[in-house]
Amino acid sequence: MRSFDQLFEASSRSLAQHTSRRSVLAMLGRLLTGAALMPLLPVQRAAAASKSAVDNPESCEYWKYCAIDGFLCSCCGGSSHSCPPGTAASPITWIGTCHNPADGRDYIVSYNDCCGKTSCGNCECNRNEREKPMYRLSRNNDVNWCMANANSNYHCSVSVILGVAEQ
Ligand code: ABN
Repeated sequence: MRSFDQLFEASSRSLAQHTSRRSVLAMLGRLLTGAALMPLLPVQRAAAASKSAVDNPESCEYWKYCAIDGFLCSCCGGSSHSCPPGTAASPITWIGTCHNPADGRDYIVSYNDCCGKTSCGNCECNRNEREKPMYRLSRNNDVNWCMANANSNYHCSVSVILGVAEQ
């Protein structure tokens, strides 16, 4: 019976006779590149997905909505900062401060309600970053700010940038 060494030598010689050095190196390169890239692919896709939500005014994750509570006007015929036709912005609002990941700055944001039509019902979004309890009414978002409008029906909410927050 042949020893293990002899068997190994024979199979190595046979492999060497049938395979060029270049093709072995190419195969190793492909294996290493594939193995290195494989784990990155799902992570890249997840990162792209979360980035688009932060940049999308129709998503509750949009950066400016960090303290909003209501239906997003961008899903109700308006935009992130303008009321839909046929509604009027509330003159009294609540104020939040949101971090914009695109430029790394904090912005003071006014959350106005749009009034004069019944509830829009689309894209409900309730985020409460830095919100204060009811006894700080101007810092609380769970209020119908249409209360001072001629038509106090609440339709949806917008977020309007007032300025950059100073450190
Ligand atoms: N500011 C949005 C809202 C409207 C009505 C009731 C609660 C909250």
